[in-house]
Amino acid sequence: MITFYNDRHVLHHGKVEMFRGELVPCFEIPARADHVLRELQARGLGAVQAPPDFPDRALARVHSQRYLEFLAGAWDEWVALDPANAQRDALPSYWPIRTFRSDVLPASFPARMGLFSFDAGTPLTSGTWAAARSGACCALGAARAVAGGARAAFALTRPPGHHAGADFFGGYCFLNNAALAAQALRDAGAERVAVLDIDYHHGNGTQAIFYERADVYFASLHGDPHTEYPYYLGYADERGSGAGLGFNRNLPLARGTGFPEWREALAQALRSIASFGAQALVVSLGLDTFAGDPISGFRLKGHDFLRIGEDLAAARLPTVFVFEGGYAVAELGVNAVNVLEGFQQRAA
Ligand code: OKP
Ligand code: ZN
Repeated sequence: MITFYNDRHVLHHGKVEMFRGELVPCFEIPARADHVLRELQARGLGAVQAPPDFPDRALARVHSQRYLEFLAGAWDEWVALDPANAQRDALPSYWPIRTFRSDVLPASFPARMGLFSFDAGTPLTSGTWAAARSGACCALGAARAVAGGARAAFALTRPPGHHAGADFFGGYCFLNNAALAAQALRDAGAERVAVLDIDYHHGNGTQAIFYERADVYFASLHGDPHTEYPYYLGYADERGSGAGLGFNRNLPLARGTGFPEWREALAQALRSIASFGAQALVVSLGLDTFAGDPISGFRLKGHDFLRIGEDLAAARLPTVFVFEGGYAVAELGVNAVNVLEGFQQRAA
């Protein structure tokens, strides 16, 4: 299977994230993608290619214009506040929660930083925009390959994307790579596209982007938001709204869930995707369901990821894999490539 990878991901290199009252070292680090790339090459899983460049209007299919403009200029605005900021990550401190307005864009940069975000755990750095943009091009390139007839393609990207909404960042995510891939498949002619999110954390951004639409089905397996990030979305009663009612499916699972139970939930998600009549599949591939993950609570083992790949191949859909979370960095390459290899063996 072809992989789209762009080494500009290293330009996004947050130092710290806010966690329980202190700034702690980032979990989402450049070494994550390096481990996956090295394992792909060691196991000869197919060609690795730089993505084609896509115009900003491809990003605007999913994201709002004012958000894209904010992201593109954010680092320069941050440094303009204080030259010493060039050495610091930008983090938000204020948010327009209920009763505040978000239609007015304040002139203040910190105020806009909060308007376009939902947590203080997602540092914006000098190269965040360049990295996120090239990552989105990987997802769009993978979608184009699959739309052109490839059985599957892998977008090896970071920062991840599934928490990013049409006009907000958070959860280490800036541009929603999976949503961009799903929209690109729609634009290339697939009438019904499914996004299956198997990251440990609920893909709140992807869900929100497609919540009122009947042409993109969103299914997600994740830690129960009663106790797990992102807390405020991902419950089982969220089924879509308006024209999208019935086209969203959340399968929250308790912290501590092991592979047999997780795999049964996967089968349920795949059954709904089949009844929906999907013509193409986008997998938000998070590997933070691994037992050794430092910030997550499921108990999957390395070899379980081979079975996941096999189960996904059995859906018999043209498939775009988009890399999301996974923070047990040393095991990340093996776990990610296990999914792809399981898929490839079963698909062949
Ligand atoms: C992004 B993805 C850890 C607290 C959790 C947010 C987690 C974002 C996960 N210090 N912070 O879905 O893997
Ligand atoms: Zn995650």
